[in-house]
Formats: sequence, C-alpha cells, structure tokens
Amino acid sequence: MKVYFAGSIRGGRDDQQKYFKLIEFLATRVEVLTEHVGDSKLDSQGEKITTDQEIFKRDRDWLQSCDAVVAEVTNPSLGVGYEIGIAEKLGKPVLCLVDEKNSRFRLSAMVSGNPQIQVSFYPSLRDAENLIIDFIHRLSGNELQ
Ligand code: 6K6
Repeated sequence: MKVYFAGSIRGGRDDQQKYFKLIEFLATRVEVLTEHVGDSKLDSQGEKITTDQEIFKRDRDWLQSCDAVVAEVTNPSLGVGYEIGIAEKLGKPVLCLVDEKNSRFRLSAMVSGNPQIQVSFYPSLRDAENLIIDFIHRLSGNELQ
C-alpha cells in the first residue's frame, strides 16, 4: 500500500518532529511516498534544488498513484489543504490528524465539515499511531495485521 503523507512545509515547520515520527511509524507498515515532509533539514523555505513546478508535478503524480492520504493538519498549510482537495477529487481515502492539545489554530471548516474526510483528534503520538493503524486496516481489509 502506498501512502501520501502531507504536512506543513512553507506553512511553518513547528510540527516537523511530529511528522518525522508519524512517517517513521507509517513506513514500518506501508510505503510512504513523501518521507521528505519529516526531514529536519527541510526548513519552511523548502528544497532549494527543485523548482516549484517540479515539486507540484511530482506531488500531483504521487497523489494520483497513492492508495491513501494521511495528513497532519494541526499547523495550517495552504499546500496540505490543496493536496487534501486533490485527493478527495481523485477519490482517495483521506485521514486528517489533529493534535488535540493545539490551541493556536482551529481546523478549517472545509476539512472538518467534509463528510468524505476522516478527521481524528489525538491526545498523544501513540494515539495518532493507533488511528493510523485503524485507517490502514480498514482500507486493506486487515491484510496488514
Ligand atoms: C522536497 C524535499 C525536500 O524539500 C522539498 C521541497 N519542497 C517540497 N517538496 C515536496 N512536497 C512539497 C514541498 N513543498 C510543499 N510540498 C507539499 O505541499 C508537501 O507534500 C506538503 O504536504 C505540502 C506542504 O505545503 P506548504 O504550503 O506548507 O509548503
């Protein structure tokens, strides 16, 4: 199973450590197409050796080829919101994870109000991992257990 993990880059890198840990966890169970999202060396300026046009094309192609999207949406990001919209239009299952201890931002109603998207709040990373396992198992008919 191929999973597209989405997390804020130019929207701000405050949650990078969380992305890293969730991607590390996901990668023990599925193929993660976007491991760079958790890269500590990637700052909010993004990658400098790739053009924005190349990033857009590569990510759009990955969204087309993935089986599902897991998005950590605690920190608002225009790019992540856009990716969720593309994924929905492509009919891909989408799990959005929100750190419930976050008090800075309120999730966009365009995500929380969308019945096509699973939005789950997690108190700890362990809970986020369990939500990911449930999501993956439902998609794969338990074949990954
Ligand atoms: C690649 C490797 C390291 O750095 C990069 C360059 N930047 C990006 N590479 C890949 N995907 C990107 C890059 N910048 C944004 N995205 C995509 O948009 C990711 O899939 C993220 O989920 C999302 C973040 O959007 P912004 O608006 O917060 O940048």
